[in-house]
Amino acid sequence: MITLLDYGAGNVRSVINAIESLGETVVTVHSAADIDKAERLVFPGVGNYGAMMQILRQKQLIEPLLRYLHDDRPFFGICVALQALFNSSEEAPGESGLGIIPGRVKRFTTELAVPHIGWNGIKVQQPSRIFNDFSGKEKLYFVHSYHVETDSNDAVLTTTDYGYEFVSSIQKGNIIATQFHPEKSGPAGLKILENFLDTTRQTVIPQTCPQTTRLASRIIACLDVRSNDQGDLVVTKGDQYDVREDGNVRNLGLPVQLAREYYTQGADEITFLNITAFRDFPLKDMPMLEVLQKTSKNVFVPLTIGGGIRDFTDRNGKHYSALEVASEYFRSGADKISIGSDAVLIVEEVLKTGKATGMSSIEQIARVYGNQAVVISVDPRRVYVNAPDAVSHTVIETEFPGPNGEKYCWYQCTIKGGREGRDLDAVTLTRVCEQLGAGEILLNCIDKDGTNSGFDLELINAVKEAVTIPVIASSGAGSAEHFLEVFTQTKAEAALAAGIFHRNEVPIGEVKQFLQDKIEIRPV
Ligand code: 1PR
Repeated sequence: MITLLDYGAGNVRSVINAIESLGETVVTVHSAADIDKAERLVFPGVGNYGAMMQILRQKQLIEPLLRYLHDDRPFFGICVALQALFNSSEEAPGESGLGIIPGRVKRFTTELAVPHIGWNGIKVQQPSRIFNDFSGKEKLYFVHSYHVETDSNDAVLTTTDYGYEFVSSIQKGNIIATQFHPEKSGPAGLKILENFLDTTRQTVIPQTCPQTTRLASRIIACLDVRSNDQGDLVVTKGDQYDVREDGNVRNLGLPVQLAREYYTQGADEITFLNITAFRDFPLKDMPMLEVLQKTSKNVFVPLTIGGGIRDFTDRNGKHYSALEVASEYFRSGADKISIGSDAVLIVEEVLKTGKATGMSSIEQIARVYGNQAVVISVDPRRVYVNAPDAVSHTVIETEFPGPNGEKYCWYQCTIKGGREGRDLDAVTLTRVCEQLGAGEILLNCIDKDGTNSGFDLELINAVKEAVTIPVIASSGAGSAEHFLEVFTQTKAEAALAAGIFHRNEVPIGEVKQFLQDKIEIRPV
């Protein structure tokens, strides 16, 4: 029996699913007594450090937790739960931590994109039972803007490089905690959890550890999901966002099944986009929640869900906030939500009034679940102009002139799945979204979508220059070479594709094999 400390702040379903996939039973903590009688306690920390400490205090869980830790009973902390073991955090200066390990939590100070999102390696500093059957070359999934800094190296279990070397896990007696997410780290992460749960395993040190670790460029499989004309939820795919062929919605497979296939083929993340959610209310769309619940049972990489995340008032006048919609998705197994149309409307309002309200979906969700949980999905379309000052938008000089020889273009934001163009450019949109608290940009391109002609490198470079958060390049992948191109000619942290994977033209494994010796990736 494994006891799980769920304080209600995010996606703990994945942790439960990962532990259950190892044949264990999970019970969750409801009161102090549950911690007192725990045999092995797993504490997945999600979201904001200050919010976590406050909830633990309100629920009167700090004392029993300290008792458990001081008694040196088996404990596994994940992400913010690692940070909780230290004295304090820059994320919430007024809040004190549990103080089990001397030190503090600091925000990353690096020129690299923050949050640190993706698959990175570890350098093992001491033996541990969690490294049984571990080669040392594995990559694990990180997602955080803050990291711990300790005054004594005794407890340091691993370090990782991201701009500089930081502590990526600790071990003190029976207390183990990792900054990375084992429940999201595929087979390598499951192995770590399995080793922790079996307290009889020997302590070992992996054979080969890297001298320096490097963040891998991520390959993401995207599943555009909608109901077809028969009412079945299917994975579809458009050409420049048009998903109909001979009048029917293209059906390329079943969402849960395809997600599982892409996971086993080596996808680093899976993204679901509920592409018609702008006209329906997604909480009524139970099948989509079910897709997440089922997928998260056996897909142990990060899951993003987008579509319809916005405030909504139903026919009876009942109001649902975007935060409530997102919370339902997180509870169903999502790690990140993506906001499309609503982000455009929010930014238009901020630009009009000159101020942020603090109440937008981006701000509210980022406050509760952390910036890293909020992705902005951008659906831009090229608009050609004759001169850089022809419009009051961010205009770029393009190598691919327009139909009338225009040498300049800007990228117009659209809403409702490309159906409505707005007077806002993608560069401005992403810049303002970052200021509002978004943690990542999913950068589609309507002109390139489904064309197999390669990513729009000019668009990606323009956006990448404007923001410091990670950018996922999307739309147009037609070959493994296109992935190499996007990772070498832009600074995109990840590349997403749909059509070539669905049509099995180039499977994910083949893309990764091609990239293997050329750039840093997570090997299959
Ligand atoms: O506006 O918050 O409700 O979110 C709706 C979401 O649905 C947005 O993220 C939007 O991008 C997406 N969406 C809406 N309509 C469509 C459509 O295709 N008709 N799909 C759509 C967008 C684009 C990519 C695609 C890549 C890669 N799909 O996600 O998967 O372009 O394709 P490729 O590799 O085949 O070229 P909201």
